[in-house]
Amino acid sequence: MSEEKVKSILVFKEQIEKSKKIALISHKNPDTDALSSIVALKKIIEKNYSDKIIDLFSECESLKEIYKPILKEDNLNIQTVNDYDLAIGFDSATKERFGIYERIFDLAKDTAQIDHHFSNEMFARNNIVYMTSSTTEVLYLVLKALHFEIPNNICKLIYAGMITDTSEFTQGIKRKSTIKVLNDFYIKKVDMDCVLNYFFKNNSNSKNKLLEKALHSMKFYFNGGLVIMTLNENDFIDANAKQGEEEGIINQGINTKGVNIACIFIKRNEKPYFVSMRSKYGADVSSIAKRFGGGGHVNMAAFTYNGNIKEIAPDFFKLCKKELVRCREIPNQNIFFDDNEK
Ligand SMILES: [Mn+2]
Repeated sequence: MSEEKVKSILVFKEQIEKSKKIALISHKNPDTDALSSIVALKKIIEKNYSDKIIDLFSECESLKEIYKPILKEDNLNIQTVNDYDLAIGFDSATKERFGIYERIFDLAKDTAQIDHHFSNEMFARNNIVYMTSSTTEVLYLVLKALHFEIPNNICKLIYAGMITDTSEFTQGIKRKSTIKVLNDFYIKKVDMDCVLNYFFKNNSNSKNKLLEKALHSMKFYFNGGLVIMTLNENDFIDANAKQGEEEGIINQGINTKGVNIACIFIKRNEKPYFVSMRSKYGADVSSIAKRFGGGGHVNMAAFTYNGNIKEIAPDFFKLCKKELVRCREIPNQNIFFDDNEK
């Protein structure tokens, strides 16, 4: 670990120790990584310090069903004090991602953040940003370096962020540290399978119906290199699908042979379009998402668009085409016995 990294971790501990009132804020419309990281840190602080007031924030209309086990013991978005000594941001490349809770971050006497996005704007006083699988992994590395005892139930939260942000390590970012954390969990006998089964082998029939609709909507462009799926309000009604059940459906697009960029356009009632993107073989979908006000990682990104989608179509297709041209050649028959690798 570099000297700079060690210093920021020590400063992080100091920040926590000298603060009584702490706000842990993750991005709006939270995902598993965002929620698991705020809950995990809250539990660790509570276990090690008795005098802290810790509030959790993440702007959302209502908590999706799938996230309820994460927040089983904690409240979300209840401000119990007027001001905070310390605000810590999670899983957010910019502080605008905090939505209405950006104000709490701005008003706090001191700030820190933990994140894993390449495009992070380093907006806090203390920025702990590593390019790795998930924010929960960064948090684990920080807690471990500080010699906090991390119980197995907290390891399960860490693992939940890691597997969901990488779709079971098939996309997103993997690092040497990712494998080391998994090794720790293996040695500690963390029940990883129960977390994996909950997030990935737990689809309801309504989700299957929604998936059917998405598969039916597939349209291919650029010789099959780009696939676009769409879901609208009627699809959700027909499938009797709950909010959040669209998650993961995008992977069916990128899992398709020959597809190097997959997109899903989701339009629900008067809400803006939600566009989720995946790529493989080096196509950079984060650059495309960024062009439309979103962001993410090279092979997984998203943006929202408020308006007529036809307006952005020419630009969107142009950018996709550009990234498809940049893709590495697909090895196909040479994946195991490639002359260049001998
Ligand atoms: Mn994340």
